[in-house]
Amino acid sequence: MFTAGPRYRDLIKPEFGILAESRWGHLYPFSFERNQPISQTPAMSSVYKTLFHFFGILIYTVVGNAAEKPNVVVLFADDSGYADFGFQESVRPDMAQLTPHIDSIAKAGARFTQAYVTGAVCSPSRAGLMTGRYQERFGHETNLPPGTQSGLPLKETFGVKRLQRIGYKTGLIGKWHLGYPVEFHPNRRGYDHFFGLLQGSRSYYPYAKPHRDRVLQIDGTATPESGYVTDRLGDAACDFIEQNKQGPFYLFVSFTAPHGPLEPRKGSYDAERIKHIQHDARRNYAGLIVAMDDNVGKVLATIQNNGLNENTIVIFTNDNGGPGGKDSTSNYPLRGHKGSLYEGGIRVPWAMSWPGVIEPGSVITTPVITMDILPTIFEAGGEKVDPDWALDGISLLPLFNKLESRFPERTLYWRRSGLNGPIALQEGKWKLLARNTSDNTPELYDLSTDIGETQNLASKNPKVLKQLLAKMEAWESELVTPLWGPGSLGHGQSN
Ligand SMILES: [Ca+2]
Repeated sequence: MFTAGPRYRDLIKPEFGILAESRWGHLYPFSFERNQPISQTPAMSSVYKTLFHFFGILIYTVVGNAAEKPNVVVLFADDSGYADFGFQESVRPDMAQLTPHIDSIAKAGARFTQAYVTGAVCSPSRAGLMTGRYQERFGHETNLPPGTQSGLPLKETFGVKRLQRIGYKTGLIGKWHLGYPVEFHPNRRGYDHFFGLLQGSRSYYPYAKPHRDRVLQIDGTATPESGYVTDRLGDAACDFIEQNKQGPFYLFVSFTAPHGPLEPRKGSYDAERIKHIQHDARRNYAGLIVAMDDNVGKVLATIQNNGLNENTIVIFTNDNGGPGGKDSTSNYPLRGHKGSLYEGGIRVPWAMSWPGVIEPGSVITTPVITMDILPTIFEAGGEKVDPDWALDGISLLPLFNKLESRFPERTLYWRRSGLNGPIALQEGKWKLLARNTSDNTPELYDLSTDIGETQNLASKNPKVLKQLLAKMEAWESELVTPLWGPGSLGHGQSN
């Protein structure tokens, strides 16, 4: 009948007791010493009862609420192909058997058929996810060049800062790519723990003389070069879970895989699994994927072995579309690749499990975007998203509770490289792109029948085109000039 868990017990003296919660949600004073409800203990005076009740409520408020917040693990791949995971409907046959652990997340929960990132390349995509806001609002619109003496603007607040304030321990394992100078360091932006690299990529094997932005560091201190990077990141993620298992924790595992260089793990087990792939680049890329999947398996096992499965949300997704070409990723059946605002650049695989909330084997077709992750965590933990945060993402909770009709209709937007760069929106079945072709002809596609964006319907739907172009213009009027790269001042941008 009583469901007070070990976490509560660790935090109070056993003779004192706590308010336990019945399976129907009622609260009862409960004595751990006697292992029964306080109301049944014989020698308890009415004064003691009153005092207990007061302090019990206090403890429940301070500790109980924190203990009930779900842990969250976000597993973030880098430059994966859309069709390169077994759980994807469009998976390419050569990759179908290579990702059993990642696929298990979709089996235990849901796969999303229309999930997006906010940017078509690494750094902007992370900026949107981590702030819950369109990164074009604060000029973080193109990739941060190596060594740039800037980063995600300091006036912006990371979601993890807010999670810290409501009791979460926050960890970032892996790639950062959101600023090199010390004031932009992950530990300054809301991560209690950082094990990873500041740069956007590195070799998977030890460097003789690692650059300070590429070395794996722990909270600012370089670690010795050793081992295979994806394995080191997986181990560090497991350590973080072990060390913070009292919860709640938020862990962002930012793999560098399968971003180049295409350096698969050496060893006969990996070689055996990918030997059916003829093309060298695709086979080596598949080697990066299997190493990542093994490490996702380690993380999932650590969650399970620590008894955290029931109270942990796990999300697997990817930062931008596969680059294609020499890297041989497949975004089938999407058009375009990394860097493009066609679906191939911004639509990503997304699996999410949350036992007891998301029904196993669910398929969610409502469009979602990575900015939604942080508001979802807040609401999952019983917290309110403050309107002053001006988030663009929204909570996904209605999608898991058969309340899909309450999920608002919305328009999603993308831009790259400022006022002269391509811009796109998605609303309902429509996808609109502008400034995307050499002659600046707007492109309008019906994604419900043409996911591959092959038939430009702009001239056949002038009314829709006009309405959506007006929305696009209104959104763009809220944006600022990119802070660096194409479209920024000094790169041909005049304002
Ligand atoms: Ca990337």
